[in-house]
Amino acid sequence: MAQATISETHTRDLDRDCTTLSRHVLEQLQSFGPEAQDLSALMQRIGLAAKLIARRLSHAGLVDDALGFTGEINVQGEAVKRMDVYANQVFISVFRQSGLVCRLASEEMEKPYYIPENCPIGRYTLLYDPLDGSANVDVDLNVGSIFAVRRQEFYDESHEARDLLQPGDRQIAAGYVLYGASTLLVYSLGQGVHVFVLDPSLGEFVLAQSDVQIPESGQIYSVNEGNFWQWPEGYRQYIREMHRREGYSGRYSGALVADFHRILMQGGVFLYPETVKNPAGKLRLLYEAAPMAFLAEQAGGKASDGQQPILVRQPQALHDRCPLIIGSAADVDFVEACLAESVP
Ligand code: P6P
Repeated sequence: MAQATISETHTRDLDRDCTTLSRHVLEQLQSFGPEAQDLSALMQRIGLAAKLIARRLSHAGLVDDALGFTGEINVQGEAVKRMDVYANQVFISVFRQSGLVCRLASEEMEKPYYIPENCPIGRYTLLYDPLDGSANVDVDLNVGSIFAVRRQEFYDESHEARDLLQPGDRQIAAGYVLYGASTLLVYSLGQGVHVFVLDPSLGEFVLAQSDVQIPESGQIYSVNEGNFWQWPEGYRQYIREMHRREGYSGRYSGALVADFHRILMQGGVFLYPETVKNPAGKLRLLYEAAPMAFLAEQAGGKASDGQQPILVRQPQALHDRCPLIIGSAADVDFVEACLAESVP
């Protein structure tokens, strides 16, 4: 008896729905070996963290302890929002009893958090900003989570985590979650950038776009112009040129993940220069700029601190900050040219 088959369209849709994060990692690595399985399980758990955070954000306005501030100040000197604390704990909780991640280094914690049961065998360290742009939570605007995965180079008995103070080109995976109209998970293992969309009816992240490429140039510049007079002159020259050009638009949401995602899809450049208030820059190198730079370069774009590629910048401390210029290669080059031109 001939085997009954479903239509080509249904087969394609079924295959897409089955291309979950865990399967995609194995396809990317072309391996079913232990390391591939570990990375596959790790990405699946990041997906679980994203679903837990997305769920709480979706009814933040309806539950008592989701919006607003805790009253504490974090290691960054910033007021801590209740959702920051929740999101930070979610990542810790999903990696307990995983045997995967020994250490978690977060914007919200002065020192890395060690998961003792994982540490003798845990191959990886997760660096993350659990809720990027959290000031947007109370006004229901986009926020995100940013993550980077590094290999645990040795068993860090002194808990000093010196091995984390290495340039971003040591990352083995990086990505972000964008909590927006839909919940997206964008990641790379160093073999291109891939976009997953959370299908609420399945409760799974499903592959939506493979090998995303940032356009060579774009007509969007994303920067907080409120800092205009605090910048080095070269940035002001660049913005004046953008104001002069026809067809260029400023777009800025206050959340790096949302602003970068727009650049990834449509081209252009995001910049957070050093300012008088933040002379080293505001964004954090190890768990904001470096993961985003990894993605930008994987998508054919660039990421610079104004002097050098972000991925070669040497961190001096876990919570180091840096200037960030990231996006289409031609646009990053143009910003750097404006900076070079203005050097006295
Ligand atoms: P400003 C959010 O606090 C963040 O770390 C990034 O997500 C965002 O791009 C930037 O800071 C916004 O900073 O000074 O423009 O509010």
